[in-house]
Amino acid sequence: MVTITKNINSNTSSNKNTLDSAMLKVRIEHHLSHTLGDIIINNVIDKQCTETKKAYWHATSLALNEVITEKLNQSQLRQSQSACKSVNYLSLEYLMGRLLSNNLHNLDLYTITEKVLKSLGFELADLCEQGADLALGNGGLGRLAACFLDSLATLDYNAMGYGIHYQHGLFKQHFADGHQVETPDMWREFGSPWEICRPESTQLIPLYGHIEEVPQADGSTETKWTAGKTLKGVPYDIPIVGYNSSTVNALRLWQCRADSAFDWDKFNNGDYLMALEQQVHAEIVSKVLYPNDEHAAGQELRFIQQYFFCACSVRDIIKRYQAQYGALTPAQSEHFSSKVAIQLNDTHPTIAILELMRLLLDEFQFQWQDAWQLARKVFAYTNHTLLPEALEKWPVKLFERVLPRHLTILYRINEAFLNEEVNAMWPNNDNMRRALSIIDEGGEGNERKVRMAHLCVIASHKVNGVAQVHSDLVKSDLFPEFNQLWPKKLTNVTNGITPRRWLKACNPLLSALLDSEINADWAKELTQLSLLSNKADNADFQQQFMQIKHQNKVALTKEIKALTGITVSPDAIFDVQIKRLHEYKRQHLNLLHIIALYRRLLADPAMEMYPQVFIFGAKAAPGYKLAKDIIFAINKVADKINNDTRIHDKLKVVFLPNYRVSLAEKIIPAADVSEQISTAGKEASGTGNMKLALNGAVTIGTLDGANIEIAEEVGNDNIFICGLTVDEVKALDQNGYNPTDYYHNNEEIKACLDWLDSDYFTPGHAGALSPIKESLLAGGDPYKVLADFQSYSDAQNKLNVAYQDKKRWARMAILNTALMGKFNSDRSIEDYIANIWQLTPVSAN
Ligand code: GFP
Repeated sequence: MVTITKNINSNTSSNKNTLDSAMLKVRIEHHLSHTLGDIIINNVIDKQCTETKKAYWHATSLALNEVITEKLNQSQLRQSQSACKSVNYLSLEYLMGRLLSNNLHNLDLYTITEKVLKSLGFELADLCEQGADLALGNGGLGRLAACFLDSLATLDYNAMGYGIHYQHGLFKQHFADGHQVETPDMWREFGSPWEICRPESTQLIPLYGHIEEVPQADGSTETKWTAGKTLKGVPYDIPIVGYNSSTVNALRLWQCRADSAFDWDKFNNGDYLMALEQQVHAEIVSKVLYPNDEHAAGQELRFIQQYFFCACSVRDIIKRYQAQYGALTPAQSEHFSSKVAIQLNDTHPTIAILELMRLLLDEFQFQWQDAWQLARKVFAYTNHTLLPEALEKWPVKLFERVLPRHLTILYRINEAFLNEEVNAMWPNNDNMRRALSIIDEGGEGNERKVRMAHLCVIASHKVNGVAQVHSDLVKSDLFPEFNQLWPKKLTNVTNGITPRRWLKACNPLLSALLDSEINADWAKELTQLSLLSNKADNADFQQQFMQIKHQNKVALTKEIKALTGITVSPDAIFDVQIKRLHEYKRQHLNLLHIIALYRRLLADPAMEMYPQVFIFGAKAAPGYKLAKDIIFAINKVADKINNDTRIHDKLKVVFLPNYRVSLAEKIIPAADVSEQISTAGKEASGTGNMKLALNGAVTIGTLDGANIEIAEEVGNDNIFICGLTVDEVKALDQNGYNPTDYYHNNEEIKACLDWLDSDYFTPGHAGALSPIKESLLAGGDPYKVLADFQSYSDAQNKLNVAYQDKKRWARMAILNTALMGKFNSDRSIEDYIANIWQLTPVSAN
């Protein structure tokens, strides 16, 4: 580890904070009056009113920021002085959640701040609720990026996250008569205390226009691009605070503006709207996350978003390199790649490859080979999905219009790859050329498209999947030829989660118990939790552990009541499925089983069953109709079941609206059961499975993604495995899967699906839930819901019986917490460092 002390005041750069309570109180009050301009006359304020709480939340965040910014500056200085290599993480998504509580925990200032605020008449936990979630992401991929940034800072690595400063994050969700309704998320309507605008790092980004071949003196030609438009990228840095470390890194988010604020002449002539036209067009680029790309305009917007953030980021990376090491020349190639790693989080940032090539060729006068070699050393790519529809392809025509110069570079990369590397391995093999080409030639009414994943694999020195089974499938099924070509390129890094947010901060009761039991900083050394295994059968410990679970369930019960009006008992089993709504994740398998349980209870009200509450949280992509139909169906079935007195509250169903990081933080500590029931081979890894198990929930799941590795860690006695394996799913597909066989052969499946056709759950609207049945029968049930139903239902029965044996369940829950050490995102990061990035940590200590 490199230790730098020169020029740095060691008091402020270490991981020990010098802030005491008196100083903190002064700073909070100072920000309240001087930054926010609040006048508190004779201490007469209503401390219960939301505006007051918001003001104190804001002032506390600003006070904390003074410590954070100082650490950020010290970290950057240290990193620069040590000349260490940095990783630049490019991601279109970051699901950061709220920052106050997490930052306080990471700085070890939570307890002090809690005391100070108490003396001012506030509960810190209550104030933390005032912050908006930074929901700049959609699902697992974005949350993974956030966990990775936390770990990189915790482990003292030099890292910069790059993304888009969306004006509106992922939509807010509420339900109207059971239907999902989306509204804009205004996370920074009145600004955010966490961001620092960096005007000095603004970038100008060209796009559109035309290219021409310009003859050179030596007889050759050079491609010249004259852009038709310029966008301005203004960066906002969000500090990323390491846990118990000396490092604060930054997440740099680009906001898009027009090159000039407005057209002065048009404005003067009274043409006000037209005067602002350019600005409006530019602002649209960073307006929302995931514009609906079902129409051409939305598709172009998303493409430009990708290019915009890649272009800003690559230019910034070069600028930072030059500021530290001087000019970037071909002679510096080796040096550059020894100082800079760029990780592509999925294919969304693929254009960064082309932009780096373009800059090196057109602006830094690199020869092709030098530029290409440099790019191949710098880039690495993480694949998060095998689903063909999620592997991005952009129309060649769109490329040609928006980025004509980049397309010529792409063609040259492809040509060299096919003629040299593919041809060397498979001489004159047109089939192989077609299969591996970056261009999908289309044909029969299909347009030509650019396969972004192929470009990523060709240009990267490493490509990783995110759990062992997924990485194996990437090699065997997704990119088998690439794997043949470069056997060492494809690798695995199993995902992880930060135990700071997902246990220490979100589950204070369990954290306190762990603190008293484990004589180590378990939030850093998560494998130390395995020491709890010895206590898994200890009656006192079981009692304490389950008492905490119960208290967390009581808290969630209140939240459920407040959000939905539904009363649930904390004594029931809390069975949780929280994740993006997608057919492959199979929320509808869960629903089908709930309907079956309901039916069994109606047929036999005395049926032996421990009360169970099924809790859902999920957003459906606005354009994904079946996902929305599934939400509607769950809500309608819930209405019926929750109000049916015949079943004596043995079964309840709750769909919590507006699922997001801060809501997950409340649900996860209270979960008894974690639903991880994706079709085997479809969920790349999953990370909710890790968070829930870490908090003592027992998994019911398929042998898919990281579930397999969780089962390996906790042992088969402490997990409920069900459903087809990857190979069985493949065999079923090969032999011809026919869901109607299951419908006709399983009386319960038939009855439940037919029930959906009636108006039982939607009085007066027969058929309102039929789309679910249709997707499972006429639609061919692509995700094998019916094939897995019986196995899942049997596992649920076993689980229900197991829960009634309190000792057995407590043991299982404890062992799940104890054996999650592997899934610390710090371990994932160390794997990336060792296999892909090769960084050295730099700390003040
Ligand atoms: C994707 C995959 C998950 C995986 C995450 C992070 O999540 O299996 O755990 O990426 O690697 F599907 P989504 O963004 O699709 O939710």
